[in-house]
Amino acid sequence: MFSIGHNLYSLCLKSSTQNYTILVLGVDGAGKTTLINTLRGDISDPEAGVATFGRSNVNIKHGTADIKLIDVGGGKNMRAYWKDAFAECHAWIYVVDSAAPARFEETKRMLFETVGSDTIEGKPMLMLLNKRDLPEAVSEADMAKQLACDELQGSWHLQKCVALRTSEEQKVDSGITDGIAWLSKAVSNDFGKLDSRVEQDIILQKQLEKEANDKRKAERKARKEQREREAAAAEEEAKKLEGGGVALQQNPGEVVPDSSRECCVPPVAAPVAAPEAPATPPKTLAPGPAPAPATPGELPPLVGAPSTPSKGELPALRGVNKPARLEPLQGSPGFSDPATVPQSPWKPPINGVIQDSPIGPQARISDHPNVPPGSPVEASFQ
Ligand SMILES: Nc1nc2c(ncn2[C@@H]2O[C@H](COP(=O)(O)OP(=O)(O)OP(=O)(O)O)[C@@H](O)[C@H]2O)c(=O)[nH]1
Ligand SMILES: [Mg+2]
Repeated sequence: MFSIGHNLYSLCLKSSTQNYTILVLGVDGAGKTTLINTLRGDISDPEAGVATFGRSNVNIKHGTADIKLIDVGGGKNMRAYWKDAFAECHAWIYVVDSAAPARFEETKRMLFETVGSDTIEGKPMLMLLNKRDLPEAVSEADMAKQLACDELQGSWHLQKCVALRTSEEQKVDSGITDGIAWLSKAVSNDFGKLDSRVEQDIILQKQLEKEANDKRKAERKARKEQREREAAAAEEEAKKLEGGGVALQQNPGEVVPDSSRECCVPPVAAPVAAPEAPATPPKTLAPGPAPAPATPGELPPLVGAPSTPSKGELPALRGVNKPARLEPLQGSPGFSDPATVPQSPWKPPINGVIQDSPIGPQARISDHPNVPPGSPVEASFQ
C-alpha cells in the first residue's frame, strides 16, 4: 500500500518537474529568435531576420519536459521590459553574437545588469556563444575573458553554437542540443527549490508592479490636483478683475465710466506736441499760403484743427486721440457733486477770443484771471 502511494507521489512529482519556463535574453541581433525557431523544429531564412518587438512565448517539448520559452526583443527600447519576465522563469539563456566583438562591452553590461536583479539572481543560466559558423567569430576563451565570465556567480554554463538552421536536412547544431541538455538537467536537479522560488518571485514581482503602479497613479493625481489648483487660482484672479468693473456699473446713482462721452479736457489745454513733421511735408500742409500773423489779442488757428470750433468744443489735433477720462466715483477722493459745485463762468475762447471775459471782450487769454502768468498755455499761444 505504502509503495503504491509512494510511487504515485513520485510520478506526480516527476510529471510536475516537466513544466518549466526558460527566458531567452541577449542584445538585438544575437540570434534569440533564430535559436527558438531551431528549437521548435523550424528553419530560418537568414535574409528575413526581423527584430522582435515585445515578447512571445513558444512551447517546446524536450524529452519528457514541457518547456515554455520566452523570446523578448533585445533592442535598446526593449531591454527595460526584460525584468518583467524574470520572476516567472526557472532558468535563462543568454545569447551572444560571437562575431560582433564591437558589441561585447554592451553585451557584458546587459549581462551583469540582469544577473544583479533579485528575481533572476541564482537561477541557472546557459550562455550561448552563437554564430560560430562565421569566420570572424572570436574564440571561446577570448569571449569568456571579454565578458568577464569568471565574475559570474551561481549555476552557469558556457556553450558555443550555431543557432541558424536553413534547411530541413540540416541537423540541429550539437552546441544547442548540448546546451539545452545541460540547462534541463540543472533545472531538474533543483526543481523543487526553483519552482517555489518562481512562485515567490511572481508574488514579489506583482508587489513591485503594484508599487510602481501606485506611484505612477499618485504622481498623476498630484499633477492633476496641481493643474486644478492653478486653474482655480486663475479663475479667482479673473473674477477679481471682472468684479471691479461690475461694481462700478452696479452701484445705483454712481457715475460710471463711459468711453463714448466727450473727454473732459480742462478749459485751457496743456500744449500738445504736434506730430513730428515728416521729411517731406504732407500735401495738405505744403506749400499753402502762409498763415496770417496773429493780430494782438487773437490766437492763430491750430494746424489741422477746424478753423472755427463750435462753442463748447475743443479743436481736435490731427493724429491726436482724445484721451478718455473716468469720472471719480461718488464718495471717492476727488469726487465733486455737480449739484453742489458752483459752475465756472468760463466759456471757451472762439478764435482765441475769450467770451464773456470779466476783463473785456478783446482780452487776451493770458489776461484771464484763471490763467497764471507764465503758464504753458500762455507760452504755447504767443
Ligand atoms: N551566420 C549565422 N547567422 C545567424 C545565426 N543565428 C542568427 N543569425 C542571424 O542573425 C540575425 C539576427 O537574428 P535574430 O534571431 O533575429 O536575432 P535576435 O536576437 O532575435 O534579435 P532581436 O529580435 O532584435 O533581439 C538574423 O539574420 C539571423 O539569420 C547563426 O548561428 N549564424
Ligand atoms: Mg528576435
